[in-house]
Amino acid sequence: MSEAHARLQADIDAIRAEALEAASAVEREADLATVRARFVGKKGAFAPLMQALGRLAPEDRPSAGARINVARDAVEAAFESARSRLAEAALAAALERGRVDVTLPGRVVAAGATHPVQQVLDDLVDLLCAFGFELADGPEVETETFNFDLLNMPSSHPARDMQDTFYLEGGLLLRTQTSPVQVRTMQSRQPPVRIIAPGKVFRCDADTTHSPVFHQIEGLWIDRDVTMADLKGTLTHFLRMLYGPDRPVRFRPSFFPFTEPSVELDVWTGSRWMEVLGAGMVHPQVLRNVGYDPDQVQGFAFGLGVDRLAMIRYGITDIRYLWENDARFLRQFPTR
Ligand code: FA5
Repeated sequence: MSEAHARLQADIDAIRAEALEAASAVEREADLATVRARFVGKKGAFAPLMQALGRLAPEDRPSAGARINVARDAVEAAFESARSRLAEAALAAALERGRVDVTLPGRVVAAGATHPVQQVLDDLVDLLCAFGFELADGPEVETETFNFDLLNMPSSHPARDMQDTFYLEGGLLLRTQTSPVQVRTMQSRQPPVRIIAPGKVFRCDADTTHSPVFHQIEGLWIDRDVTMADLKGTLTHFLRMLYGPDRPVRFRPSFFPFTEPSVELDVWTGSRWMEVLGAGMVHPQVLRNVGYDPDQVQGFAFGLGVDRLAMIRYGITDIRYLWENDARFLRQFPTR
């Protein structure tokens, strides 16, 4: 064997050994292509071997060429097996990362609950519907006509100052009471009318018993011979149903421009009287304003403060707690 042939054989064996070791040492899939190119790439370690082959004596070339081919196949196979080794490892790592421990306790999803004022409102509506009242509603953004004028409070009327109003542009306002729904309902139907209208009302007002946004339920019952006795009987019965027969309740004479006579109703909280509603016999002028004849029909109306009734039910001393949205406070009133 010529010396050149022997040297080439030794080089082939050395490069083959080096490549096999490099293939088994690759640790990251991303490095695989670069390391492989160092041996079998265009400018890799096998390229000079091919040149050396060309310089061998013709009779030596077949055996040296075959040795190169065998070596290169072995190297390719080594890189192929490195590729599958790394792919398997990557899959195993991904599975490990994504492993779910089914024995861990689940996370509790916090469930919301109905707000205490809404709970009271729902109960009141249920109760009043059982009395035979139907539901009606009206807009929260109102006109002065419905909120005041047709309720017998013309613009010069001092009673407008009783309710501090949030005025909007264009003669609109946030309704200060649910009473405009009385007018809207009577305008759109003929007596007998027996409705309740729950909803939000707005006043520029804030202390322990006054909130700028609160809830009222308006009640209206118009028929041929509804009297003050019906008003007293209905509201007394209603409060007995709510608080039981022993809770002290009192009627006080009062004034509203849209009722005559007018009363207010207080409920004993255990430490003081709390005013919960205003009521009265619908003023003849209001009936005329909607096209009813006060000599033919009459009736009573009331407007009750839902937030106040919630305060009484739950013994809450400051109305502002209800609207601060403090979860620690609200959690005390789970939906029943
Ligand atoms: C009125 O709003 C009349 N519309 C009620 C009425 C209707 C009288 C029909 C006659 C006929 P008053 O302003 O008093 O009345 O409010 C009624 C109730 O709402 C009060 O008794 C009180 O319980 C509640 N209330 C009034 N202002 C507030 C406030 N700022 N925050 C919470 N509740 C309030």
